[in-house]
Amino acid sequence: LSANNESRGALVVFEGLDRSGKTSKCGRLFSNLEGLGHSVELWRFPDRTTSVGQMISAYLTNKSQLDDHTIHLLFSANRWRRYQLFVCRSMMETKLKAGTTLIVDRYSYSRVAFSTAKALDFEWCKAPEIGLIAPDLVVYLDITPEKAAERGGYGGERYDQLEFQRKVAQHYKLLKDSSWKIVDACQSLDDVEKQVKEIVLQHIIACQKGKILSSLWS
Ligand code: NYM
Repeated sequence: LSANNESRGALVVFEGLDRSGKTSKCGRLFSNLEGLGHSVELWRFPDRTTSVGQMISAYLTNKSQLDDHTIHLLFSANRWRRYQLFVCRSMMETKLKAGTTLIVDRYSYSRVAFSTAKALDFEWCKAPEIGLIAPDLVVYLDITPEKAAERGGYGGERYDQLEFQRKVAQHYKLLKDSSWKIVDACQSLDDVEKQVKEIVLQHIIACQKGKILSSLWS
């Protein structure tokens, strides 16, 4: 994707089960980085503001029924829409190259983990995501499905069920590689925040030094 090694922002992705605390940790990290003077944006998938996002939201809240393949492709389209936003120009790439670090709450891994948990084919699930930018860092907030369920407040959405989350956890295990940073989500909030901040800052520095951008699953 990037031929030269110019300074740029980092693409930092957070993954984990529902109720693993991703959204609050992303928010804290965003404030921390902004406080340190970094150019940073917080993105979240699914992006429920677009028309495709609204179809996803209706599905997740059981207001519509879609077959597993269709919803898989809608989640992927939702990422491509945000990635591309300006015709022929990658919004994500433009931001990163302008030096902005993107903190992304869920990315392609969520979709593959959730769809393969429904027994869809692994390679088929990965295919629509090919060509999106590969993250510089994936932070996995690690919590057992049982502990996550104890946190309460499952949002009442389609996937908020212990049995299904157990399957998702198994499928995340198959997706993880050695580059993922696994953070124990059951530590105190302050400890999680501190650990995440340290890991992310290391990656921001590497990207400022000109780490090359690559494509997902290339
Ligand atoms: N989800 C999220 C997927 O199944 N595939 C995806 O690609 C993404 C981004 O949406 N249960 C699922 C995981 C969640 C649900 O996400 C809503 P959140 O982070 O709770 O808004």
